[in-house]
Amino acid sequence: MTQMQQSTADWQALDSAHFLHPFTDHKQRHAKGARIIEKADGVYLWDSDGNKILDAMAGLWCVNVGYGRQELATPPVIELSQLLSEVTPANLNHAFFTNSGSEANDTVVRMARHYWASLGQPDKQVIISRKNAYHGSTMAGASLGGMSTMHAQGGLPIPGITHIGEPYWYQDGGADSPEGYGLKMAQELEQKINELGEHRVAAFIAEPIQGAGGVVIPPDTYWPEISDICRRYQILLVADEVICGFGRTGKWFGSDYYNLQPDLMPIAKGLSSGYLPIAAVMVADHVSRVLIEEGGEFFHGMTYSGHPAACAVACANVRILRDEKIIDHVDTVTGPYLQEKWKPLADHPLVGESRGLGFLGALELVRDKTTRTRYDPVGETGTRCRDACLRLGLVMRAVGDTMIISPPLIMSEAEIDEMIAKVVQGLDETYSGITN
Ligand code: PXG
Repeated sequence: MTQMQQSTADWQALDSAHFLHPFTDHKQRHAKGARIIEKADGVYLWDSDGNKILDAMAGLWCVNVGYGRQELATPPVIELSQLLSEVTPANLNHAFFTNSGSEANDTVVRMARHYWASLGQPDKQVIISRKNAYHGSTMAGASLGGMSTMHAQGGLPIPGITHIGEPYWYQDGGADSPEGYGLKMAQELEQKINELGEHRVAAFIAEPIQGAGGVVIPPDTYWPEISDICRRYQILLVADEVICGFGRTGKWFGSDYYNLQPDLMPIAKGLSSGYLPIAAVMVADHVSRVLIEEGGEFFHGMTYSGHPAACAVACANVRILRDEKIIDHVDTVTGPYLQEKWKPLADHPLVGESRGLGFLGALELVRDKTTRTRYDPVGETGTRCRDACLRLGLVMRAVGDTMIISPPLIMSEAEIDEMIAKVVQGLDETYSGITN
């Protein structure tokens, strides 16, 4: 689809169908149709109906050198909104753009609360999140996150955000089976809702797989139970796909992998493969309907929401993922290959558990495999392993004593072999450093 083939009415229809503008009363906007700016030069704008407009606002107070210093003639934000509605789960068809995952999660907090208020339930304010979650570094993002070190700086969490346990079976599951522990952790959500009162709870937010927390893959029983609880208690399910999105699990989204139907879905990172900063909140139809029909103006937005250059890069990136079938290849060929090579790392004397999924992996470094006891002080062995790997020419992260990987999705089988060989060498070096 190129811009030239689209009429103003076509663009306006796509715009209404997929793009949630900042600071906008959507109902009003849909009735009038968005103004499509086609080109700009100096102090003038031209819309797609050929009107020449003098811009006495410099965009949103920002185009200080005037227009025409670079190509601004495409409206990629609408194209990207439409593309995202195609690749994300079926009922997510509107996008609200931000510049970072943190801002996307700040948007989630305001949007979820605004949604319930628009439905006449202003007391539904509380967002339930999880310990050890990572949702960003802004005030709301870090509050949603469950990192106590982050909460300790800056007076967090902000009011109306609370945390339940995480489904980290290896670390916390003790004698429970993974299945039993997964259920138990999911049921903490139900307990928390009952404790607070359903009428006060707006949403539950979670990463399908916790990334920064140490690639915490929930037991299979966890997500079905969580989904069921969210539905039964009428609270919004927010799947933070900032890490899991765009192929990390071998499916387009972690929500596809776990068969979730999120109501809100923050995305970032893999949306542009990091080439330019861009993020978004994908919004489910029943939520966007309320925002559009009943919400009035949503007083929320950033100067660079849907920035054309970032949107153009994101469009190109999503098309690369789709057209080169990169995610399918991870799903059917390289993901299974990586996991086949990754799982046996559990046989290494230093490794208590090796877990992984798609192009994600984690190794738990322990002193005693049967009791899952870590070396003292916790974190030192992980750091040593990370440093050893870097000396060998391999970037592998340490989260405490958990080693994690999340390679580019284009990694070949030969490159996976190279990576695994280096991981083994790194583990060997770390282990001999300890025992000597
Ligand atoms: N949600 C998730 C799940 C993330 O992983 C964010 C939101 C925030 O996105 P921005 O674009 O604001 O960074 C993230 C970001 C780490 C680390 O040490 C991880 C992130 C950011 C910084 C450090 O693993 N993830």
